[in-house]
Amino acid sequence: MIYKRSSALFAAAQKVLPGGVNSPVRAFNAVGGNPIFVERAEGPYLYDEDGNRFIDYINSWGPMILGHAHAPVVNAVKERAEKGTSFGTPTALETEIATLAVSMVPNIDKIRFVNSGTEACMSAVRLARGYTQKDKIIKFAGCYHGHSDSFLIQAGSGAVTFGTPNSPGVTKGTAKDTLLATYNDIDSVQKLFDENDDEIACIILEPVAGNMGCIPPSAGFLEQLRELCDNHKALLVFDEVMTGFRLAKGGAQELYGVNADIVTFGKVIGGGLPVGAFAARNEIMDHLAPEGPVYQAGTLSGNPLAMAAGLAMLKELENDEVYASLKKKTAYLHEGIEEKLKAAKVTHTINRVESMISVHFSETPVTDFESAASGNNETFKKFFHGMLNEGIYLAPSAFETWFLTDALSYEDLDETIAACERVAKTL
Ligand code: KE4
Repeated sequence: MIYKRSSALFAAAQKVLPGGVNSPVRAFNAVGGNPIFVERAEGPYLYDEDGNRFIDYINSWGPMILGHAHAPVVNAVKERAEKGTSFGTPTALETEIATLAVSMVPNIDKIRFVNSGTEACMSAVRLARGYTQKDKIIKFAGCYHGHSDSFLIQAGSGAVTFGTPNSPGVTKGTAKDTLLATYNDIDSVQKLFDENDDEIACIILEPVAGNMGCIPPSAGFLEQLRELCDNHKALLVFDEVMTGFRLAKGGAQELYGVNADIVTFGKVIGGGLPVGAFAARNEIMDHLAPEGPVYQAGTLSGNPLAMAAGLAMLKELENDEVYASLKKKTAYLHEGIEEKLKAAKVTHTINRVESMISVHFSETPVTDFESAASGNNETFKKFFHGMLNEGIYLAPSAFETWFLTDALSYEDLDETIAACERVAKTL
Protein backbone atom coordinates (compact mmCIF):
# COMPACT_ATOMS: atom_id res chain seq x y z
CA MET A 1 0.00 0.00 0.00
CA ILE A 2 1.26 3.51 -0.85
CA TYR A 3 0.38 6.18 1.71
CA LYS A 4 2.33 9.09 0.17
CA ARG A 5 -0.53 11.61 0.00
CA SER A 6 -1.93 10.64 3.43
CA SER A 7 1.52 11.17 4.96
CA ALA A 8 1.83 14.62 3.39
CA LEU A 9 -1.69 15.51 4.50
CA PHE A 10 -0.92 14.33 8.03
CA ALA A 11 2.20 16.54 8.19
CA ALA A 12 0.13 19.53 7.08
CA ALA A 13 -2.70 18.69 9.50
CA GLN A 14 -0.31 18.52 12.44
CA LYS A 15 0.60 22.17 11.87
CA VAL A 16 -2.94 23.42 12.52
CA LEU A 17 -4.76 20.61 14.38
CA PRO A 18 -3.51 19.21 17.71
CA GLY A 19 -1.98 15.85 16.75
CA GLY A 20 -3.31 16.41 13.23
CA VAL A 21 -6.76 15.18 14.22
CA ASN A 22 -10.02 16.27 15.76
CA SER A 23 -10.31 13.16 17.90
CA PRO A 24 -7.25 11.47 19.47
CA VAL A 25 -7.89 7.82 18.59
CA ARG A 26 -7.73 8.68 14.86
CA ALA A 27 -4.05 9.61 15.16
CA PHE A 28 -2.92 5.95 15.25
CA ASN A 29 -0.85 6.62 18.41
CA ALA A 30 -1.95 3.27 19.82
CA VAL A 31 -0.71 1.32 16.80
CA GLY A 32 2.06 3.55 15.44
CA GLY A 33 2.43 4.87 11.92
CA ASN A 34 0.43 7.60 10.22
CA PRO A 35 -3.34 7.59 9.79
CA ILE A 36 -4.86 7.24 6.35
CA PHE A 37 -6.79 10.23 5.06
CA VAL A 38 -10.10 9.16 3.58
CA GLU A 39 -11.23 10.94 0.42
CA ARG A 40 -14.61 9.20 0.06
CA ALA A 41 -16.54 6.12 1.15
CA GLU A 42 -19.29 3.97 -0.33
CA GLY A 43 -21.05 0.90 1.03
CA PRO A 44 -18.49 -1.14 3.03
CA TYR A 45 -15.49 0.61 1.44
CA LEU A 46 -13.22 3.52 2.31
CA TYR A 47 -11.10 5.11 -0.44
CA ASP A 48 -8.06 7.02 0.82
CA GLU A 49 -6.28 9.96 -0.77
CA ASP A 50 -3.76 7.60 -2.39
CA GLY A 51 -6.50 5.66 -4.15
CA ASN A 52 -6.28 2.64 -1.83
CA ARG A 53 -9.54 0.78 -1.10
CA PHE A 54 -10.23 -0.62 2.36
CA ILE A 55 -12.99 -2.84 3.69
CA ASP A 56 -14.18 -0.77 6.65
CA TYR A 57 -14.81 -2.42 10.04
CA ILE A 58 -14.99 0.82 12.00
CA ASN A 59 -17.81 2.51 10.05
CA SER A 60 -17.19 5.88 11.68
CA TRP A 61 -17.09 4.12 15.10
CA GLY A 62 -20.58 2.69 14.64
CA PRO A 63 -22.96 5.00 12.72
CA MET A 64 -22.63 3.44 9.25
CA ILE A 65 -24.65 0.31 10.08
CA LEU A 66 -26.08 0.25 6.54
CA GLY A 67 -22.90 1.33 4.77
CA HIS A 68 -21.32 4.59 3.69
CA ALA A 69 -23.20 7.06 1.47
CA HIS A 70 -26.43 5.11 2.05
CA ALA A 71 -28.76 6.64 -0.54
CA PRO A 72 -31.86 7.27 1.64
CA VAL A 73 -29.71 9.15 4.17
CA VAL A 74 -27.74 11.12 1.56
CA ASN A 75 -30.90 12.10 -0.32
CA ALA A 76 -32.63 13.19 2.87
CA VAL A 77 -29.72 15.48 3.74
CA LYS A 78 -29.51 16.89 0.19
CA GLU A 79 -33.24 17.70 0.10
CA ARG A 80 -33.18 19.20 3.58
CA ALA A 81 -30.12 21.38 2.97
CA GLU A 82 -31.93 23.23 0.19
CA LYS A 83 -34.52 24.36 2.75
CA GLY A 84 -31.89 25.89 5.03
CA THR A 85 -29.51 24.27 7.47
CA SER A 86 -30.49 25.61 10.88
CA PHE A 87 -33.25 27.80 12.30
CA GLY A 88 -32.95 27.64 16.10
CA THR A 89 -36.71 27.09 16.21
CA PRO A 90 -38.81 23.97 16.76
CA THR A 91 -39.42 21.97 13.57
CA ALA A 92 -41.93 19.23 12.75
CA LEU A 93 -38.96 17.06 11.81
CA GLU A 94 -37.80 16.85 15.45
CA THR A 95 -41.22 15.61 16.56
CA GLU A 96 -41.22 13.06 13.74
CA ILE A 97 -37.86 11.50 14.62
CA ALA A 98 -38.58 11.70 18.35
CA THR A 99 -41.89 9.87 17.85
CA LEU A 100 -40.19 7.17 15.78
CA ALA A 101 -37.31 6.73 18.25
CA VAL A 102 -39.72 6.46 21.20
CA SER A 103 -41.72 3.82 19.29
CA MET A 104 -38.57 1.74 18.65
CA VAL A 105 -36.98 1.80 22.13
CA PRO A 106 -38.57 0.20 25.21
CA ASN A 107 -39.38 2.10 28.40
CA ILE A 108 -38.95 5.70 27.18
CA ASP A 109 -41.66 8.36 26.79
CA LYS A 110 -39.60 11.42 25.80
CA ILE A 111 -36.23 12.06 24.19
CA ARG A 112 -33.97 15.15 24.05
CA PHE A 113 -31.62 15.52 21.08
CA VAL A 114 -28.12 16.92 21.48
CA ASN A 115 -25.00 16.96 19.29
CA SER A 116 -22.81 14.13 20.54
CA GLY A 117 -22.68 11.07 22.73
CA THR A 118 -20.63 13.02 25.24
CA GLU A 119 -23.33 15.64 25.51
CA ALA A 120 -25.98 12.95 25.87
CA CYS A 121 -24.16 11.17 28.71
CA MET A 122 -23.16 14.40 30.45
CA SER A 123 -26.78 15.59 30.37
CA ALA A 124 -28.13 12.19 31.47
CA VAL A 125 -25.96 12.28 34.59
CA ARG A 126 -27.04 15.85 35.39
CA LEU A 127 -30.67 14.77 35.00
CA ALA A 128 -30.09 11.76 37.27
CA ARG A 129 -28.50 14.00 39.90
CA GLY A 130 -31.28 16.56 39.59
CA TYR A 131 -34.02 13.91 39.77
CA THR A 132 -32.55 12.03 42.76
CA GLN A 133 -31.01 15.08 44.51
CA LYS A 134 -27.85 12.99 44.99
CA ASP A 135 -24.31 13.81 43.86
CA LYS A 136 -22.29 10.63 43.36
CA ILE A 137 -22.23 8.39 40.30
CA ILE A 138 -20.85 4.91 39.72
CA LYS A 139 -19.08 4.15 36.47
CA PHE A 140 -16.97 1.16 35.44
CA ALA A 141 -13.24 1.12 34.76
CA GLY A 142 -12.82 0.81 31.00
CA CYS A 143 -16.24 2.15 30.10
CA TYR A 144 -16.18 5.39 28.12
CA HIS A 145 -19.05 7.85 28.15
CA GLY A 146 -17.39 10.73 26.29
CA HIS A 147 -14.96 13.35 27.49
CA SER A 148 -17.05 15.19 30.10
CA ASP A 149 -15.06 15.74 33.32
CA SER A 150 -17.11 13.33 35.44
CA PHE A 151 -16.26 10.44 33.12
CA LEU A 152 -12.51 10.94 32.59
CA ILE A 153 -11.74 8.90 35.65
CA GLN A 154 -9.90 5.86 34.27
CA ALA A 155 -11.98 6.11 31.07
CA GLY A 156 -11.77 3.53 28.31
CA SER A 157 -11.23 4.29 24.60
CA GLY A 158 -8.78 7.09 23.72
CA ALA A 159 -7.99 8.12 27.28
CA VAL A 160 -6.74 4.61 28.10
CA THR A 161 -4.80 4.46 24.86
CA PHE A 162 -2.90 7.57 25.95
CA GLY A 163 -2.19 5.87 29.27
CA THR A 164 -3.61 8.85 31.19
CA PRO A 165 -6.61 7.34 32.88
CA ASN A 166 -7.13 10.47 35.01
CA SER A 167 -6.96 13.30 32.45
CA PRO A 168 -5.27 16.54 33.54
CA GLY A 169 -7.82 19.32 33.87
CA VAL A 170 -10.32 17.20 35.77
CA THR A 171 -10.57 18.69 39.26
CA LYS A 172 -10.36 16.67 42.45
CA GLY A 173 -13.74 18.15 43.33
CA THR A 174 -15.25 16.55 40.26
CA ALA A 175 -13.38 13.27 40.61
CA LYS A 176 -14.60 12.73 44.18
CA ASP A 177 -18.17 12.28 42.99
CA THR A 178 -17.28 9.58 40.49
CA LEU A 179 -16.93 6.11 42.00
CA LEU A 180 -15.26 3.34 40.02
CA ALA A 181 -16.44 -0.26 39.89
CA THR A 182 -15.21 -3.29 37.97
CA TYR A 183 -17.24 -4.38 34.96
CA ASN A 184 -19.02 -7.72 35.48
CA ASP A 185 -18.17 -7.66 39.20
CA ILE A 186 -21.40 -7.00 41.12
CA ASP A 187 -19.60 -7.17 44.47
CA SER A 188 -17.52 -4.12 43.50
CA VAL A 189 -20.78 -2.23 42.93
CA GLN A 190 -22.40 -3.48 46.14
CA LYS A 191 -19.31 -2.30 48.06
CA LEU A 192 -19.69 1.24 46.69
CA PHE A 193 -23.34 1.34 47.75
CA ASP A 194 -22.39 0.05 51.22
CA GLU A 195 -19.80 2.84 51.53
CA ASN A 196 -21.91 5.62 49.99
CA ASP A 197 -25.47 4.35 50.51
CA ASP A 198 -27.82 7.31 50.06
CA GLU A 199 -25.41 9.50 48.05
CA ILE A 200 -25.49 7.66 44.72
CA ALA A 201 -27.59 9.27 41.99
CA CYS A 202 -26.97 6.66 39.32
CA ILE A 203 -24.95 3.86 37.87
CA ILE A 204 -23.89 4.58 34.28
CA LEU A 205 -22.55 1.79 32.11
CA GLU A 206 -22.25 0.51 28.59
CA PRO A 207 -24.68 -2.45 28.70
CA VAL A 208 -22.30 -4.10 26.25
CA ALA A 209 -18.89 -2.53 26.72
CA GLY A 210 -17.25 -1.37 23.48
CA ASN A 211 -14.39 0.76 24.77
CA MET A 212 -12.18 -1.97 26.11
CA GLY A 213 -12.84 -4.08 23.07
CA CYS A 214 -16.30 -5.68 23.01
CA ILE A 215 -17.23 -7.09 26.43
CA PRO A 216 -20.70 -8.57 27.01
CA PRO A 217 -22.38 -8.33 30.43
CA SER A 218 -21.97 -11.61 32.32
CA ALA A 219 -25.18 -13.59 32.91
CA GLY A 220 -27.40 -11.72 35.37
CA PHE A 221 -25.09 -8.71 35.72
CA LEU A 222 -27.54 -6.19 34.25
CA GLU A 223 -30.41 -7.64 36.28
CA GLN A 224 -28.33 -7.35 39.48
CA LEU A 225 -27.53 -3.70 38.70
CA ARG A 226 -31.25 -3.08 38.17
CA GLU A 227 -32.00 -4.59 41.57
CA LEU A 228 -29.25 -2.59 43.34
CA CYS A 229 -30.58 0.65 41.83
CA ASP A 230 -34.13 -0.19 42.89
CA ASN A 231 -33.02 -1.06 46.43
CA HIS A 232 -30.96 2.11 46.81
CA LYS A 233 -33.22 4.54 44.90
CA ALA A 234 -30.54 5.24 42.32
CA LEU A 235 -31.14 5.45 38.57
CA LEU A 236 -29.73 2.95 36.09
CA VAL A 237 -28.31 4.76 33.04
CA PHE A 238 -27.60 2.65 29.94
CA ASP A 239 -25.09 4.40 27.74
CA GLU A 240 -26.32 3.05 24.39
CA VAL A 241 -24.30 5.44 22.24
CA MET A 242 -22.70 2.36 20.64
CA THR A 243 -25.39 -0.27 21.24
CA GLY A 244 -28.49 1.81 20.53
CA PHE A 245 -30.21 0.82 17.26
CA ARG A 246 -27.20 -1.48 16.63
CA LEU A 247 -27.68 -4.56 18.84
CA ALA A 248 -31.40 -4.53 18.09
CA LYS A 249 -34.04 -1.99 17.10
CA GLY A 250 -34.57 -1.39 20.81
CA GLY A 251 -30.85 -1.69 21.63
CA ALA A 252 -29.52 -3.49 24.69
CA GLN A 253 -32.74 -2.98 26.65
CA GLU A 254 -34.51 -5.12 24.04
CA LEU A 255 -31.68 -7.62 23.62
CA TYR A 256 -31.28 -8.33 27.34
CA GLY A 257 -34.80 -7.52 28.52
CA VAL A 258 -33.54 -5.18 31.25
CA ASN A 259 -35.04 -1.69 31.57
CA ALA A 260 -32.80 1.27 32.30
CA ASP A 261 -34.14 4.51 33.78
CA ILE A 262 -32.29 6.79 31.37
CA VAL A 263 -30.86 5.70 27.99
CA THR A 264 -28.33 7.67 25.96
CA PHE A 265 -27.80 7.47 22.20
CA GLY A 266 -25.36 8.63 19.54
CA LYS A 267 -23.74 7.29 16.36
CA VAL A 268 -26.48 5.31 14.50
CA ILE A 269 -29.28 7.68 15.63
CA GLY A 270 -27.68 10.48 13.58
CA GLY A 271 -27.01 8.44 10.43
CA GLY A 272 -23.48 9.86 10.39
CA LEU A 273 -24.36 13.45 11.28
CA PRO A 274 -23.67 14.91 14.76
CA VAL A 275 -26.56 13.64 16.89
CA GLY A 276 -26.71 12.43 20.46
CA ALA A 277 -29.82 11.94 22.59
CA PHE A 278 -31.02 10.90 26.01
CA ALA A 279 -34.41 9.50 26.88
CA ALA A 280 -36.47 8.26 29.81
CA ARG A 281 -40.00 7.88 31.14
CA ASN A 282 -42.09 11.06 31.62
CA GLU A 283 -41.56 11.14 35.39
CA ILE A 284 -37.81 11.67 34.81
CA MET A 285 -37.77 13.66 31.55
CA ASP A 286 -40.30 16.18 32.91
CA HIS A 287 -37.55 17.38 35.26
CA LEU A 288 -35.68 18.78 32.24
CA ALA A 289 -35.83 22.46 31.25
CA PRO A 290 -38.00 24.17 30.18
CA GLU A 291 -40.55 21.76 31.80
CA GLY A 292 -38.50 21.29 34.97
CA PRO A 293 -35.46 22.71 36.79
CA VAL A 294 -32.62 20.61 35.31
CA TYR A 295 -30.98 22.84 32.74
CA GLN A 296 -29.68 21.60 29.38
CA ALA A 297 -29.53 23.42 26.04
CA GLY A 298 -27.85 23.59 22.62
CA THR A 299 -27.81 25.94 19.64
CA LEU A 300 -27.73 23.14 17.09
CA SER A 301 -29.65 20.52 19.05
CA GLY A 302 -32.33 19.04 16.77
CA ASN A 303 -30.62 20.57 13.75
CA PRO A 304 -32.72 19.95 10.61
CA LEU A 305 -29.89 18.33 8.60
CA ALA A 306 -28.93 15.99 11.42
CA MET A 307 -32.58 15.16 12.12
CA ALA A 308 -33.15 14.42 8.43
CA ALA A 309 -30.19 12.04 8.38
CA GLY A 310 -31.23 10.38 11.63
CA LEU A 311 -34.86 10.03 10.58
CA ALA A 312 -33.89 8.45 7.26
CA MET A 313 -31.62 6.01 9.12
CA LEU A 314 -34.19 5.04 11.75
CA LYS A 315 -36.84 4.52 9.08
CA GLU A 316 -34.47 2.03 7.40
CA LEU A 317 -34.05 0.19 10.73
CA GLU A 318 -37.76 0.00 11.59
CA ASN A 319 -37.80 -3.21 9.51
CA ASP A 320 -35.56 -5.03 11.92
CA GLU A 321 -34.59 -7.85 9.53
CA VAL A 322 -31.25 -6.09 9.11
CA TYR A 323 -30.23 -7.25 12.59
CA ALA A 324 -30.55 -10.94 11.69
CA SER A 325 -28.43 -10.35 8.59
CA LEU A 326 -25.78 -8.46 10.59
CA LYS A 327 -25.71 -11.19 13.25
CA LYS A 328 -25.11 -13.90 10.61
CA LYS A 329 -22.36 -11.92 8.87
CA THR A 330 -20.57 -11.18 12.15
CA ALA A 331 -20.75 -14.85 13.22
CA TYR A 332 -19.36 -15.86 9.80
CA LEU A 333 -16.46 -13.42 10.21
CA HIS A 334 -15.87 -14.59 13.80
CA GLU A 335 -15.66 -18.25 12.74
CA GLY A 336 -13.37 -17.46 9.82
CA ILE A 337 -10.92 -15.35 11.82
CA GLU A 338 -10.95 -17.83 14.71
CA GLU A 339 -10.05 -20.67 12.32
CA LYS A 340 -7.16 -18.78 10.70
CA LEU A 341 -5.64 -17.55 13.99
CA LYS A 342 -5.93 -21.02 15.50
CA ALA A 343 -4.33 -22.60 12.45
CA ALA A 344 -1.40 -20.20 12.86
CA LYS A 345 -1.30 -21.01 16.57
CA VAL A 346 -1.83 -17.35 17.52
CA THR A 347 -3.01 -17.00 21.13
CA HIS A 348 -6.19 -14.97 21.03
CA THR A 349 -9.76 -14.65 22.20
CA ILE A 350 -12.68 -13.11 20.30
CA ASN A 351 -15.65 -11.37 21.93
CA ARG A 352 -18.83 -10.80 19.96
CA VAL A 353 -22.31 -9.42 20.59
CA GLU A 354 -24.52 -9.19 17.49
CA SER A 355 -22.58 -6.91 15.08
CA MET A 356 -19.94 -5.79 17.59
CA ILE A 357 -16.78 -7.90 17.70
CA SER A 358 -13.21 -7.59 18.97
CA VAL A 359 -10.05 -9.69 18.71
CA HIS A 360 -7.83 -9.81 21.80
CA PHE A 361 -4.34 -11.35 21.77
CA SER A 362 -4.85 -12.58 25.29
CA GLU A 363 -4.54 -16.03 26.87
CA THR A 364 -7.41 -15.39 29.26
CA PRO A 365 -11.03 -14.46 28.63
CA VAL A 366 -11.58 -10.70 28.36
CA THR A 367 -14.34 -9.75 30.80
CA ASP A 368 -13.24 -6.40 32.25
CA PHE A 369 -10.72 -3.57 31.88
CA GLU A 370 -7.86 -5.44 33.58
CA SER A 371 -8.17 -8.52 31.37
CA ALA A 372 -8.60 -6.30 28.30
CA ALA A 373 -5.37 -4.48 29.20
CA SER A 374 -3.52 -7.80 29.61
CA GLY A 375 -3.61 -8.50 25.87
CA ASN A 376 -0.37 -8.51 23.86
CA ASN A 377 -0.34 -5.03 22.34
CA GLU A 378 2.71 -5.69 20.14
CA THR A 379 0.85 -8.55 18.45
CA PHE A 380 -2.19 -6.31 18.14
CA LYS A 381 -0.12 -3.62 16.36
CA LYS A 382 1.34 -6.16 13.91
CA PHE A 383 -2.12 -7.58 13.26
CA PHE A 384 -3.57 -4.10 12.72
CA HIS A 385 -0.91 -2.98 10.24
CA GLY A 386 -0.79 -6.34 8.51
CA MET A 387 -4.52 -6.16 7.88
CA LEU A 388 -4.30 -2.50 6.87
CA ASN A 389 -1.73 -3.40 4.23
CA GLU A 390 -4.13 -6.10 3.04
CA GLY A 391 -6.83 -3.41 2.57
CA ILE A 392 -8.74 -4.20 5.77
CA TYR A 393 -9.41 -1.20 8.02
CA LEU A 394 -9.73 -2.22 11.67
CA ALA A 395 -10.00 -0.11 14.83
CA PRO A 396 -6.50 1.38 15.53
CA SER A 397 -6.57 0.43 19.20
CA ALA A 398 -6.89 -2.75 21.26
CA PHE A 399 -9.45 -0.86 23.35
CA GLU A 400 -11.94 -0.50 20.53
CA THR A 401 -14.56 -2.65 18.86
CA TRP A 402 -15.25 -3.51 15.22
CA PHE A 403 -18.67 -2.41 13.99
CA LEU A 404 -20.04 -4.31 11.01
CA THR A 405 -22.20 -2.82 8.30
CA ASP A 406 -24.91 -4.76 6.48
CA ALA A 407 -23.41 -3.41 3.24
CA LEU A 408 -20.69 -6.09 3.63
CA SER A 409 -21.07 -9.00 1.19
CA TYR A 410 -19.92 -12.53 1.97
CA GLU A 411 -17.21 -11.97 -0.66
CA ASP A 412 -15.95 -9.03 1.45
CA LEU A 413 -15.98 -11.28 4.52
CA ASP A 414 -14.10 -14.03 2.65
CA GLU A 415 -11.53 -11.45 1.49
CA THR A 416 -11.11 -10.34 5.13
CA ILE A 417 -10.71 -13.93 6.36
CA ALA A 418 -8.17 -14.69 3.62
CA ALA A 419 -6.21 -11.57 4.60
CA CYS A 420 -6.30 -12.73 8.21
CA GLU A 421 -4.84 -16.10 7.15
CA ARG A 422 -1.87 -14.37 5.50
CA VAL A 423 -1.32 -11.91 8.37
CA ALA A 424 -1.67 -14.58 11.08
CA LYS A 425 1.43 -16.32 9.67
CA THR A 426 3.46 -13.15 10.35
CA LEU A 427 2.44 -12.78 14.00
P1 KE4 B 1 -19.09 11.12 21.19
O1 KE4 B 1 -19.04 12.37 22.06
O2 KE4 B 1 -17.72 10.71 20.68
O3 KE4 B 1 -20.13 11.25 20.06
O4 KE4 B 1 -19.63 9.91 22.06
C1 KE4 B 1 -18.96 9.59 23.25
C2 KE4 B 1 -19.26 8.14 23.60
C3 KE4 B 1 -20.17 7.88 24.60
N1 KE4 B 1 -20.48 6.60 24.94
C4 KE4 B 1 -19.90 5.55 24.29
C5 KE4 B 1 -20.27 4.16 24.69
C6 KE4 B 1 -18.96 5.78 23.26
O5 KE4 B 1 -18.39 4.72 22.63
C7 KE4 B 1 -18.64 7.10 22.89
C8 KE4 B 1 -17.63 7.41 21.80
N2 KE4 B 1 -17.00 6.30 21.20
C9 KE4 B 1 -15.68 6.51 20.66
C10 KE4 B 1 -15.16 5.17 20.15
N3 KE4 B 1 -14.79 4.35 21.20
C11 KE4 B 1 -15.69 7.57 19.58
C12 KE4 B 1 -14.43 7.64 18.78
C13 KE4 B 1 -13.63 8.86 19.13
O6 KE4 B 1 -13.49 9.17 20.33
O7 KE4 B 1 -13.13 9.47 18.15
